[in-house]
Amino acid sequence: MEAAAHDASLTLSAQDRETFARQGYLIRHQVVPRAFLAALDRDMEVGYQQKIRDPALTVEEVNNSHGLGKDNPHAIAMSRDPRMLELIQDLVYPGIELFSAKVISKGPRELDMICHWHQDEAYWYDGFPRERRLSVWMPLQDVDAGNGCLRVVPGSHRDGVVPHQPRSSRDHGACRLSFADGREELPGAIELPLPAGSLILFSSRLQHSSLGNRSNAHRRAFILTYQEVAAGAESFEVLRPAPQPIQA
Ligand SMILES: O=C(O)CCC(=O)C(=O)O
Repeated sequence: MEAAAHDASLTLSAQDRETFARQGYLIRHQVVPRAFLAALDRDMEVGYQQKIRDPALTVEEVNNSHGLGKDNPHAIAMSRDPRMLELIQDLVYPGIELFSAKVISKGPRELDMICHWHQDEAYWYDGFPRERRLSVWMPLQDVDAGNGCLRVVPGSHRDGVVPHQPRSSRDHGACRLSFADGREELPGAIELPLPAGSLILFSSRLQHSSLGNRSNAHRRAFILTYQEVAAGAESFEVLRPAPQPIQA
């Protein structure tokens, strides 16, 4: 990744780690290379143009792309980039596995592509238990309230995983699970507008959501999820082995 003058090292400082522990997320500005964002966006656009012609696909399937850590050369390179591992290594240990690499997308004027409030752990914890799982969220375009930036409840990662229920993507937007009580407004929620090239590191227990896209262009976000290596649990792509894996 190219270094920006004001944010050259991606290693977290003690203050960064304290901020992450308190808020459940952290923002790093201008650390993701423009060339990477443009290349991945081009690949996603090619895939979108093919998928949009298939009437069998849901809007979620047309927009979103999973498994990019195996399929897409740009995503593969970024998921293993030494600076990316430097960024997360003080939060994800012992060892580092790549759990998933995906793009979540909202097409032009797709006001219904809402990702309702949820915690990622609600999807994963039962099948794939981990304690130090987090995601790196990188918008491929500038994002704000108009095109579906991330919304978070700072500190909500400390409250445990609240009950969720499955939703149909045909009538419930971009994410398949959301809070069982259906709440749409959460006290303390804030929006995180972000320029392309910046990223948000967030705990998989952080309550988060995003609204639809009111702009005339795609809003795409590349999301890498990392976790520690745990003995006795299903293993994913090990990027850095653990000398002594913890028990899942
Ligand atoms: O990119 C987005 O709008 C939200 C993605 C998200 O919430 C998730 O992948 O868990």
